[in-house]
Amino acid sequence: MKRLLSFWAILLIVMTFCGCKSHSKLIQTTEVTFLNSKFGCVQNDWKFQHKGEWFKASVPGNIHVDLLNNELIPDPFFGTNEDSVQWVADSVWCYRLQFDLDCADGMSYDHRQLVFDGLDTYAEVSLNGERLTAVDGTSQMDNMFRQWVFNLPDNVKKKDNVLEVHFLPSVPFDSVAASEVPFKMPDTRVFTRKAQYESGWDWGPKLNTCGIWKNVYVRSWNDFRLDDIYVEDTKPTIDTNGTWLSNVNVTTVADKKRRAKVTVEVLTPEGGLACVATKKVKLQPGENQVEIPVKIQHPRLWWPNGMGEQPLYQVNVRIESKGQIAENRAPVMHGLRTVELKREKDAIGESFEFVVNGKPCFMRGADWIPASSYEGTLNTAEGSDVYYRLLHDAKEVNMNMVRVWGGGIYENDAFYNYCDQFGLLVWQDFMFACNPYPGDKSFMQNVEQEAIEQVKRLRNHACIALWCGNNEIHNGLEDWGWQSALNWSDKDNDKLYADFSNLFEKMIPDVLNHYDKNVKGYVSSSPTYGWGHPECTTHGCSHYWGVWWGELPFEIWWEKTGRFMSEYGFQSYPEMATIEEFTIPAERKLNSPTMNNHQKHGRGVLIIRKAMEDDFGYTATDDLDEFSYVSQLVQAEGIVKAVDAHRSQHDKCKGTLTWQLNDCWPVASWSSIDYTGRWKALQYRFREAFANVAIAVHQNEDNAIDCYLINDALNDVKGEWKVEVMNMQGENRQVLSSKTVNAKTNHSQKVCTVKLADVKDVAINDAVIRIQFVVDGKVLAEKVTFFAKPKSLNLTKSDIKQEVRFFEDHFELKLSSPTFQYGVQIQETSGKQVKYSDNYFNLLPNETKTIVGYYDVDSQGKPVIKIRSFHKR
Ligand code: BMA
Repeated sequence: MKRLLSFWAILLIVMTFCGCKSHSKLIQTTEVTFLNSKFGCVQNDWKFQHKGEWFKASVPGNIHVDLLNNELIPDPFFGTNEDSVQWVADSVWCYRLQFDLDCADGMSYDHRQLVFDGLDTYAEVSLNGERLTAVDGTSQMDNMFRQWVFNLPDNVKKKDNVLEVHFLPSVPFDSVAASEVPFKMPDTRVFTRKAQYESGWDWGPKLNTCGIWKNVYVRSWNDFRLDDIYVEDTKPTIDTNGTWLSNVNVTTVADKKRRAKVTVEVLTPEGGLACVATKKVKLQPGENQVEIPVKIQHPRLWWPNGMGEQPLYQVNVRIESKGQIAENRAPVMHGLRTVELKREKDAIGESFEFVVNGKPCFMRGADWIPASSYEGTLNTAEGSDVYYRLLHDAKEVNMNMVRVWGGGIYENDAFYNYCDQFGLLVWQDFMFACNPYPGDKSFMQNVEQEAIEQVKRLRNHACIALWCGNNEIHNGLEDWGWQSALNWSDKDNDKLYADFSNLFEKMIPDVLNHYDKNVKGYVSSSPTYGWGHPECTTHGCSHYWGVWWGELPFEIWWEKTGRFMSEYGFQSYPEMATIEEFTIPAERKLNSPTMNNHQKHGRGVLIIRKAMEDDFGYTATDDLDEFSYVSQLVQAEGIVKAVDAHRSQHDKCKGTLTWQLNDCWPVASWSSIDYTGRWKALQYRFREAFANVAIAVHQNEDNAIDCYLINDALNDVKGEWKVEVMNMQGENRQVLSSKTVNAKTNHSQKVCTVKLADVKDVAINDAVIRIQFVVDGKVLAEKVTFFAKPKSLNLTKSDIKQEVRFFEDHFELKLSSPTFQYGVQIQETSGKQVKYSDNYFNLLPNETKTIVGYYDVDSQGKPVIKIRSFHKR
């Protein structure tokens, strides 16, 4: 016996020090056989049925992608095809897979479960002709955001099992449910738990789809299995010489009583051993919770982007019993940080401020919508690349927060993994948006299960900073006039408010209190007050839509700055290269049927045209290329003005999230990155506007320019401040301010005010103001600004000198001009994707700017480059 014990001890030591997970003498109790492609499984021959014939299907995926891949529908993103594919949503769709059970697990397991990580949405599952009922008793699946688990029946065969999933259209379910409530709901989509934007949005197509949109697998096990790991930080410390305490809560399922040993191993971010802890337990039949305390000495803290590193500890769990073992397949990566949301009554109203590791943290970022209307395709390796690209783009321009908006999906694991790695905090909405939701028992039960599953899935991620009940539902109930438009009685109204309260003020917070102890922040709805209320600038989080929806000028941002801006935005058109991908040449006109179809906001064109005229003196012509270019300049100018207003008023405002980072298809929208991945002008300009140390300007009531220096970094930064004015030809240069300034941490200061009266021999429309903050001889922050709007500036046409050198995968472009050039755009016109070091920038007179452009070497030929800048016609 003694000898046996020492064998196990040595084995454990070897395993621990190797950090390795091979346990040759121990038999794994669990096997997972994927029935889809993500993990290169042998079993991936899904088919779907159309008009009696079977066609190849992709899983994960959806019906629109499958029809498209089989050339059974035209590309819904092209032209006006969206209209012609609406019939897809009205049909019943059947998916089928023939699979062998012995491909991976043999036939030697006592327990086998079929697991769908996601079915969109009303679905019936059958195996070998027999309808299956999920383990919770559901026979018709009805929630896209839940996992569905089925015990495999005894008749499961070694070979040639036939698995079928029938998807039923959602609209008839919505209609029946709507007829059962005693009042009219603004929209019936709310009755189905599926991504709400699938029913069409003001930036998204109506593609009400269906399909197996996540992994599907057979989970086989004997005796016991590991079900869940939750790292609960019980006594976090921000003292890096201290000890961080967590409980690793392990959920395990056993089929009978047995003794077991549970081992938790925590690896440091470098892969060394941080700690090992074990516990002997007696497992009972069914679900068991085992709590194992772990101690991490000298914790390395996880910080948001710009404040420090993002070290991630790896947590592994092993359950052993009688020579058998169950362990986690994917490691749990856990960052050590504390995060809280401070909401305190103060002299202004009520604050809204994130504090990370005890340090106040100003949030800079954007709202996130699904990265494709075909959500299922994001669950593949290519999907993961899309997440990487977009989130890396966010990090690259100095964002530190993204808000997962409530009309889309709870994002896929890859999304949160990248946010952990890139230091992007996540404001996570629950998936409810812009309409009241039902409050009946079965809806509530369904949603409660959804909330539990999603909270459990996401709670180990360091990036999760805030949970939010929904998008704009309270705002809607208060302000959008449903009561009179839909003839609600007082009783109806009270019921809808009560339903709101039960769901968002009781049920969801209860789930969070129970399942996520690491994140303490919760708000029931964003915004706290709608933009028509005075409190939107004094209390909580704010969606300020007076600009755009209210058609107010950009100058209003300053006075409408709230305590935390969780939404505000302005639309632009994607670059012509993107437009060309979804149009035929004849349709490349602003109001062509295709372009109208790809502009989902009723007044979109009018609002953009108005701002173009008011700020840029530009009247749109038939030239769509030019329209798209100017629309991007207008968007960048307007949104940077908002960021400047929010960051300058740092004492009052603690965050700025712009609507919206990305697109789900190629469209005119508020995004800063278009669907194909091309950066709009705004995305380039975010880099300076969101920098840790940034310069912001505000033109005050006297038309003088207040210049602010902002520092969000953890330390003070001392440097040389200089404000210089020149004319458009670079003449009559004069320094208006020059001094040493200490940019205090977490602070914004007004360093100087620039008045036209102080400027000699440069006319108002000719003045270019350059502000710089130089540290150790390096320009840390720079801003170019004007006394006048672009429409009044003397921006005359003159040539830009270009020198270009091509290398294997990039080119270097040197640009210079004898006169000032506004909004210089480098355009690639042969359809290549180019990643530029900068674009849509201002070029100062007689200064050379070097741009590097990286492109895909696989694409044919060298890039074809076109350069232009904005000037008067
Ligand atoms: C916000 C969002 C979306 C909408 C956007 C632009 O309020 O919550 O519902 O797409 O405005 O209108």
